[in-house]
Amino acid sequence: MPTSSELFAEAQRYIPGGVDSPVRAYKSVGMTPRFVAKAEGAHITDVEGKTYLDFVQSWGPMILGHGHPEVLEAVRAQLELGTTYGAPTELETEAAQLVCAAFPSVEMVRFVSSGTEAVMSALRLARGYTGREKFIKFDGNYHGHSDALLVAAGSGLLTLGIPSTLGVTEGAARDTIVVPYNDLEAVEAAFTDNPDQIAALIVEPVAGNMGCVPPEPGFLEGLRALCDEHGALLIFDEVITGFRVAYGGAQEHYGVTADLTTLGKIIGGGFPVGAFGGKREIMEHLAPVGPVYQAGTLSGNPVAMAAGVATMKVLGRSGTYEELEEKGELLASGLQQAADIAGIPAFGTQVGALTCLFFTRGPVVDWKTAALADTERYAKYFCKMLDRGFWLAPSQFECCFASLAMTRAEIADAITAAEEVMSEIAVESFAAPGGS
Ligand code: KE4
Repeated sequence: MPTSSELFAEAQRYIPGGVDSPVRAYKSVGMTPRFVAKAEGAHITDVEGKTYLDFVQSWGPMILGHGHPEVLEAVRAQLELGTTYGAPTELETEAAQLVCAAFPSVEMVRFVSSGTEAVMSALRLARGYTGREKFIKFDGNYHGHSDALLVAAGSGLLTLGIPSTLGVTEGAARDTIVVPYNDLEAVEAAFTDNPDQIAALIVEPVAGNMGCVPPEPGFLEGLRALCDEHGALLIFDEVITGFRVAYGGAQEHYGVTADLTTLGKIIGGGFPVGAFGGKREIMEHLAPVGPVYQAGTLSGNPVAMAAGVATMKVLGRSGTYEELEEKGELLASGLQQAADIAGIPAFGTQVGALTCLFFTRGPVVDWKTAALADTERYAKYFCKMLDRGFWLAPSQFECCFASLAMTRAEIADAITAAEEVMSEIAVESFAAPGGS
C-alpha cells in the first residue's frame, strides 16, 4: 500500500494541491496530509494503517459516527432500487417533513447538493422576494464559495465588501456588506446607511469557520429585531449548527427564529446534501411556482435522501442532545484545563458538541480577536495530537466536534494526550531563544 506521501505526490499531478477542498491539504499545519483508507464509528484509519479518534467527522456530517448500521441499511436498500432518477420520490418528501418538523420556522424546504448551493440559492430567493440587492454578512463567517459570499470586510467597518479571492469581480462583491460578528451597532449602521436596500442578513448563529465563536447574549435577538425593523430577511446559515447544537439547530438552542435557514452536512448522513427552507410565502417564490429560478440534477437524490432520513431519525431519539452536550462539555473543559495546567494561554468555546480551543488568552468574540490566536502553536498541538492518535482539524479556525460514536473514556484519553502535548509545548516554548 503506497504511503500518504506517495499518494499525495501522485494526487498533485492530477488535482490542484492534491485535494478537492483546500483545507484538506494541511497547509496551515505544515505537514503532508494523511490519506484515509477507511472509517468506522468514532475512528478513522489512514493508508499507513494508523487509526485515530475522529474530531473532524468530515467537517461535521458524521455526528453519528462513520458507518452507522441504520444509515448503511437504508443506503444499501436504496442502491438496489437505483441511485438517481431526476424525478420526484417519496423519500424527498419524508426528508422535507423531518426538516420542517425539526425547524418550526421552516414550512417548506428545497434540497440541493451542498451548503454552498443552499446559501447561494437562499440569497437569490431573498433578493427575488424583497426586490432588494444588498445583503449583510459577518467577517469570519463562511457560507460556501459562491461569488457574493467570497468577500472580505472593506477598509473601515461599513464600506461595501471587497473580493476575498481572485476571480470574484468587483461587481459580484458590490452588494455585500461585511461587518464584525457580535457587533449589533455595526449592523444597525449598515441598515441606516443603506435604507430599504438590504434584502437579507446572513449569519452563522454560532460561528464555526473562525473556530467556534458563540453569539454574545442578545446578539441573535438583536439581529431579529433589526431585520424586522428594516424589512430584511434574517438567514441563519445552519450548515454546521443544524442538528448539531440541537435537533432544531441554533434556532432551538437560542429561541430565535430565522426567515430562511440553510442546512447541509449532517442532513446528508455522509452524502452530498444541502437544503434551504423557510416560510411558505417566501419559498413559493421559487420555480416552478414562482419567479426565482433554482435547479439541480442530483438535488434530493434518493441515496442521499435515504442516508439523511435515517440520520435525522436516529438523531430524533430522546437523550441525543443531552449526550452530545455532555460530551461537548467534557471535551471543552478538559482541553481548557490541559492548557491551563501547562500555563499555555488558551480560550475555549463550546456550544453543544461544537467546541474550539483558541491559542490566545481571549476572549474571542469575532474574527479580529480570533485572528490573535497563535497558529504556529496550534500547528504544533495538531501534529503532536495526530501522532498520539487524535484526528483534529488542521486549522485553528475550524471546530473540534464531539460525536455520539465516541465514548466518554475516549474523550478522556484525548484530554490525557492533550495534557502531555501542552506540557511538551510549554517546555519547548520556554527552552526556545527568548522563550516565554
Ligand atoms: P459546502 O459547500 O462545503 O457543503 O458548505 C459550505 C458551508 C456553508 N455554510 C457553513 C456555515 C459552512 O461551514 C460551510 C462549509 N464548511 C467548511 C468547513 N467549516 C467545509 C470544509 C471544506 O471547505 O472543505
